[in-house]
Amino acid sequence: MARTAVITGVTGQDGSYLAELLLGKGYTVHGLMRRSSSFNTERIDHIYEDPHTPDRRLVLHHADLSDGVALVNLLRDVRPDEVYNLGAQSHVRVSFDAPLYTGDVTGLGALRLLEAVRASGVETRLYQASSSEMFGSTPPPQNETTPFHPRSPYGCAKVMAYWATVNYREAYGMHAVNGILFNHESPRRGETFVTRKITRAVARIQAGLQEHLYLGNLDAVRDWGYAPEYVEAMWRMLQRDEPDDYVVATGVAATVRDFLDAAFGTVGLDWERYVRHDPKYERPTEVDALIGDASKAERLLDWSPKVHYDELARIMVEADIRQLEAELSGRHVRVDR
Ligand code: NAP
Ligand code: G4F
Repeated sequence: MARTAVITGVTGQDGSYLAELLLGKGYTVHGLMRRSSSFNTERIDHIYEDPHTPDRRLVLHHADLSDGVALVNLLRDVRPDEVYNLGAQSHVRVSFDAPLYTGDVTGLGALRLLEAVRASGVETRLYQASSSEMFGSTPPPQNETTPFHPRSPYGCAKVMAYWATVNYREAYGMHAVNGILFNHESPRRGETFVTRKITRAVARIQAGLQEHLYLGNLDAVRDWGYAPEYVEAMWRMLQRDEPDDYVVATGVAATVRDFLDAAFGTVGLDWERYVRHDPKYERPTEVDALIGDASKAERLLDWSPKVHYDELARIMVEADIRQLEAELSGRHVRVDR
């Protein structure tokens, strides 16, 4: 029997890769997108199907994680086998400027979705996009038993959503899992996250269109993986008979400086000539070091990462150069082609 999945945040980086993965596996995918006054579907335009296409397998719905009743109605109509909650205000720095909004969408939004599963009476499996940001100031390596100490409104909201997911599993026997994913990037990464900000700048500096790149803290350590590999881990979590929580990471540590080296090095430039400091990009409380131990996912999901930060930097720089060249020649190009 063909399976049906709901993805919140289908227009985001992970939502777009997950939709592709599930369509490739024969699923019908219902993607939830929020209403916007301008188009926000660039990452999924290549898999978009016209509503008049018979038997289409990608169906888009307007819905917002702040609207619990809409979530109930949607689940009742679609009756999915699997629900992936990827929707969030996902930017850590922005969460200091919009803490209540972040708490509402990223934290309470997950709870609304859990309640919507209960209220709709639908038997479904649910994936919650939890984050390594929950570990905050707890030193690495971090795994499923590491205590949380969040350092941002975003991290606090994700901790709330994490525990709500565990609670609904324990209280109602719901098949709900947390994927605790460390940073993962791609050519579809939002332009204001540090990796994409750097790789776009490399393309523009090399083309003579930008002189400087303004950044905040260059000493932060992150464990950067490749998003298409991480959505595969999400799917594998929901295929297990027993619901559980898993860390997904590469285990390889790199500083922002290391990523700068790799990205500028791809085109033979020295980043120190171009990068300038702007305290505006620092956070009131920083997460100094995130390095994951994904041995549980490797053992139980048979999942392991192949792309590490240096190859990731090269993939992203090359994609940004191609995209810039296409823009300059007046051609439209997909974000990752
Ligand atoms: P992303 O690119 O920022 O995508 C977030 C998605 O959520 C977008 O589709 C966005 O819609 C949607 N959204 C925002 N506010 C919403 C609302 N009020 N109602 C419904 N949808 C809303 O994030 P991502 O990198 O794909 O990450 C996916 C999920 O994993 C997020 O929950 C994130 O917090 C979590 N996570 C990410 C990472 C990472 O390194 N990427 C690591 C751990 C956890 P628009 O397109 O309209 O903005
Ligand atoms: O790319 P970032 O903004 O990602 P951050 O804060 O680690 O959060 C991302 O990963 C989390 C998983 O751990 C996700 F849950 C979350 O949704 C998001 O996807 O910043 C990475 C590091 C930080 O230490 C930041 O202080 O880069 C540092 N940084 C230095 N200059 C900068 C900049 N970050 C940004 N965004 N912009 C800068 O100019």
